Amino acid sequence: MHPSPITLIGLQAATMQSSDRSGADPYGLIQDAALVLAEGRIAWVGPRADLPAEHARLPQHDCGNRLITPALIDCHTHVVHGGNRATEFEMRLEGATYEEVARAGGGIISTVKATRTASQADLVDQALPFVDAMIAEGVAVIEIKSGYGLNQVTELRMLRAAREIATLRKITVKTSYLPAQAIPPDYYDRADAYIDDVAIPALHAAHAEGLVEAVDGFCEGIAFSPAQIERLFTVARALNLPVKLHAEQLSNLGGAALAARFNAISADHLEYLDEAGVIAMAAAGTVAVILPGAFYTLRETQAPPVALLRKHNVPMAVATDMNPGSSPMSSLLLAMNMACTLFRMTPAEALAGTTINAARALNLPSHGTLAAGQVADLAIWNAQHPAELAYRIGFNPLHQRIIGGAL
Ligand code: DI6
Ligand code: FE
Repeated sequence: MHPSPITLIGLQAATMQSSDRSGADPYGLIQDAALVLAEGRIAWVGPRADLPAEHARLPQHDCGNRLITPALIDCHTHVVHGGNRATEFEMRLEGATYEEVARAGGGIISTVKATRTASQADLVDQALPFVDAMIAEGVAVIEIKSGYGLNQVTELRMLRAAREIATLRKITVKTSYLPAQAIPPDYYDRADAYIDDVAIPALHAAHAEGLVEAVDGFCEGIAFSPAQIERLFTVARALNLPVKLHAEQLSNLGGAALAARFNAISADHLEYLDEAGVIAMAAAGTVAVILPGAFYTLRETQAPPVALLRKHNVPMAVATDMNPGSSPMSSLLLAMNMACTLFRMTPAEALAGTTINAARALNLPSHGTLAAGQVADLAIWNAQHPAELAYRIGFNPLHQRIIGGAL
């Protein structure tokens, strides 16, 4: 059942349709806009003065001279997990590095322990307050990864929890299976055996259950080598599943180029990415997902090569990376602000990064822009100019979220 058709007026629209983020109007702005919503989609968008006669008789809703954008999309989260790592935060403040904590059996592995003992209901209950915080900021789509199970039963439980969240809230959830996030203690020094015994068999099981929309990995010295990731990606390709990769976060192992060879929909983090990796991503159409929350939390000093990504026209997305260790941050608006302040992205790039380019990173072309035919997932803001969204710190300007055309 779709809501009845309606025309929204009293709006300035940031359509995010402009392909030139450095041009005069990187937001694709329409002053005094009208949007016709019908059957869950945008039926028409343009200047109100041009509203076609066929739509003029619909009921109108005056939005009070506000800004409308596509609803936001958080394209990289680990919001489903057990426990938290506040004590690790304390350890790091006393001088331990993220890698030292990980090598001492803390870090991701401590979340694995807490996740393995959690039921599906526990995982959902723990995730919902964070999901609600995202919704309150105008988010309509989130990606949720597995990766804290590292055994078949828990990886699948995490993905089922992600699916359940989509039934409990008005939010679209895209699932990514991330078996190769860390080497579990029982496979210490046997990462290849872990890929064969757990990661690949669980991929087949999760895929058979319809739980996987993309396959992800962590290519890093403290995680998996390019050769190990390649074996996982080869199976993903055989199953026709898109891949994405945590690449070049703490060092450069050529992960982004590997991902590009598999036509990855995204490569994420990328602080240590070099120009050859950027060129490979550009050729493959791989989106660069910029994650300032992890950079900030780990007090990294090398920023991702935003200027090179721009130079080679690699689309940039921005996400929270919400997770209990390296990015305990659920605010996508704050991620946008950090992308600008820490990485010198423009507010227009930050908004494209949470709309059109985040949609690309999730293979969701029906979302992330205001155009006829797009899903009517929209955000109305107490703002006049779209740069205000990335500009404020710790203030939520959301007026209203519209999901599937329903006010
Ligand atoms: N990189 C990250 O930023 C997260 N996973 C990954 O591979 C961190 C996850 C964690 O620290 O729990
Ligand atoms: Fe991550």
